[in-house]
Amino acid sequence: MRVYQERFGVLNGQTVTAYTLVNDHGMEVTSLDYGCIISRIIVPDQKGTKENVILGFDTVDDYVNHSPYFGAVIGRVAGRISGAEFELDNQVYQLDQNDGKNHLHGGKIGFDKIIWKTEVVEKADSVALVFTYLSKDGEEGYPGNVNMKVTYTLTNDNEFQLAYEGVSDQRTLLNVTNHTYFNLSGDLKREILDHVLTVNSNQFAELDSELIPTGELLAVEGTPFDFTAGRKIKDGVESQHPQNVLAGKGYDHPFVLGENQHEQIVLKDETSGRTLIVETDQPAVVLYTGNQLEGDFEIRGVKARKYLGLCLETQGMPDAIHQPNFPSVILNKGETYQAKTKWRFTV
Ligand code: FUC
Repeated sequence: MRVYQERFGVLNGQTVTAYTLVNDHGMEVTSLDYGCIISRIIVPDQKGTKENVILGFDTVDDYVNHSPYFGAVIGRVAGRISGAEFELDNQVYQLDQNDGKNHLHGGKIGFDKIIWKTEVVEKADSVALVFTYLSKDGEEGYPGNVNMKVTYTLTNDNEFQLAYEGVSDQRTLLNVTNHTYFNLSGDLKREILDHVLTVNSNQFAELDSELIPTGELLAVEGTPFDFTAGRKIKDGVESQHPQNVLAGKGYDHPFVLGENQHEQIVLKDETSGRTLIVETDQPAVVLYTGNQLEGDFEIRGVKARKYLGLCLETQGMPDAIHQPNFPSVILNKGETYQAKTKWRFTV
């Protein structure tokens, strides 16, 4: 296994570095210190052909100008916060309104838009990148100085592990995720409509017209939201279910995950034979099927368009601070926030 690094570009006079983790079985993951962005994941298909299976760019400018959070770490709080404000310990905190009147994915300059300090860790059976960042008290409106650590580890079993840690000197909110868009066809040959997704989840969160949870958890049974036995993404894109229509024809929904972490989420592309298995200790996964992925730009030579990738954002429930029945995303002073997700690729 090995790690190599290259100069990726420059952002506001600061160098952006790309680190590539390589294992002994043909898997490679490239990550930037800018936003802890995962820009490329190379895995073999069933014939052994190595191709990239995520959406990403090759220049800093493309990320700055076009990226809808491609591959990035999202924080402090993933998803939307209704009204861009919240109350904690009798104090109201005003956040940036970067999605209509709401707050999305940590604000204007979230964890996805800063350059993290990076350390390379090489072991006998794994290689890792450890990113650290001090998010100052008041950053994007949130209280507390938060010391963040994100660790990406590639093992020799074609498993990629994402581990997040955060400690704050004040009571605050923390709910971190990664916003990688997967497309297992290889080098974006096809859209993700025929990918088959299995999710061990019996309930999903109903959204309002601003894509914010209403607080209601709906049963997946008998709906296009039932992924328990595997279902093509196409089903939700073509469906007349009001929740699919409201999401922009597709999915942009949190699914409640159970305690059993074994192969909770499985994504399969039959044609290439590639399978991604996701396991997490988080209570939810937001499935976003790229319904808003449009614009006048290219993604490594492929015109940006809807359904070119899908995100499996493992995290705490969005807008939990306004929903008493959702698991809390409050982090107490001095306690350590910890979250782990694994992506295992097989054929
Ligand atoms: C996802 C979605 C949003 C948004 C964004 C790019 O997580 O929840 O609707 O479009 O990312």
